[in-house]
Amino acid sequence: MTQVVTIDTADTAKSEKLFERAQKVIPGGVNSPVRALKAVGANPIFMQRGDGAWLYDVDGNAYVDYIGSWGPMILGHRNPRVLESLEETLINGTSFGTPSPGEVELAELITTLMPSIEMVRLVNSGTEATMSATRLARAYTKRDLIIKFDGCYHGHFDSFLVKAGSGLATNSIASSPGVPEELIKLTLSLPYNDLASVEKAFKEHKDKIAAVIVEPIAANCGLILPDEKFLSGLRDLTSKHGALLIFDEVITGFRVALGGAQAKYKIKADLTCLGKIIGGGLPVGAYGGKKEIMELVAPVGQVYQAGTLSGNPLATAAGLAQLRSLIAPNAYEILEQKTKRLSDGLTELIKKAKLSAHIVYTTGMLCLFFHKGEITDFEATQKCDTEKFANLWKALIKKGIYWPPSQFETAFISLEHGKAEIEQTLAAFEESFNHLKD
Ligand code: KE4
Repeated sequence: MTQVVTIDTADTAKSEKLFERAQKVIPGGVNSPVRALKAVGANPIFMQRGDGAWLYDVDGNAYVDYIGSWGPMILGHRNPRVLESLEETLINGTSFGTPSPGEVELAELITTLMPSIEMVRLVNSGTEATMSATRLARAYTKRDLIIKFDGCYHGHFDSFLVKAGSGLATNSIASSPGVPEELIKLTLSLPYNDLASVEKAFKEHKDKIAAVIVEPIAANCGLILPDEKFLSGLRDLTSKHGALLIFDEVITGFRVALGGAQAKYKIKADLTCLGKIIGGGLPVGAYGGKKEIMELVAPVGQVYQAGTLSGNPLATAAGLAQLRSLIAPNAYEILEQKTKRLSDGLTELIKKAKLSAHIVYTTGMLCLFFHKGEITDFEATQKCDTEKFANLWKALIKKGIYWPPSQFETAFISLEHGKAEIEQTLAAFEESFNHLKD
């Protein structure tokens, strides 16, 4: 299908009307805060359809999509294999509340592609995955304290709403009302990449720390890559002190490599949390790891976790189709090349426009930080010029580029972002940069 690209997206009348109605019955008119576009001073745009690397809004405007549903759409929208799998499954019904074959096949595929996961439990979101993994870690170690890192986001589970990234950072929410102080005391949030602070915490709290949960690549405060020894240092410290290492790979799982960040950095986590890509755009999360740990989960063990729609046949069908497509030879080399092409192009344009900004990228995702200096932790991201980011975002959207609407999010590239999309994106950035006074 040839792309009809409207450069002028002035007409968003239908979106505006929908937003008016939505605000009357949904808090903020959105079902997830990051969609509200508050941080970039715009009103949400309602999307009608996706196709490949493109989104089409209810007014018929076309956008090159760098949200990808916040990670799941690594194959692009309306991937034929995913749609076909859904169609074949749909005719048999939508949900049975009993085991179904797709759950077994998806669990087998995940445990094959991520060998550190000997057993896995499917849930319905990344939040359920990290929440359950944390409960399991506390049960397994009989300890209560959890270490997380500033700017990392592990979903909206009470214990994690402490100095978290993503929508909290976007809306400058340090920690959420409604979470009891007593609970917050059980979460230690430390600076990302700061191994010394983790060492100190273990010295101070000795055998009270149940687990360290980390995004192996921090993708909820822009994009921060782990320092060379950070992840291996966490592995050594947790092993030494009898705590579990939980990799939150909800974003990085099957994004940065077929085996996720743990394959890229060759670190074996005790528990891994997954989501997004394994659902192919439908609601799926998962947590898994060593058999001896996972067998504490009910009904084998006593750690209770459940879900009406966990392992839903449609969701597992979409997830299986997507993962099987990613096993194609050099899929990740191709994704890496696309990401590098865009990253290099933007770096050149930043230099040409003499902007105080820089790009951080890894396979399948990248971030444009409006700050010149290196960014290794969340505190450094606070130096970014978020106003300039907002002005850039508003210029790009008018040129048909849907960039993540927050300095504290990451842009996602799909295997459907081709030469045309990347060239259009670079042209839009070049024009937009010209209007940004440094
Ligand atoms: P969900 O509960 O939103 O499926 O997953 C929570 C989660 C857990 N762990 C990581 C590393 C995550 O990035 C997420 C969710 N990511 C955000 C985007 N940065 C979801 C977007 C949103 O909140 O609408």
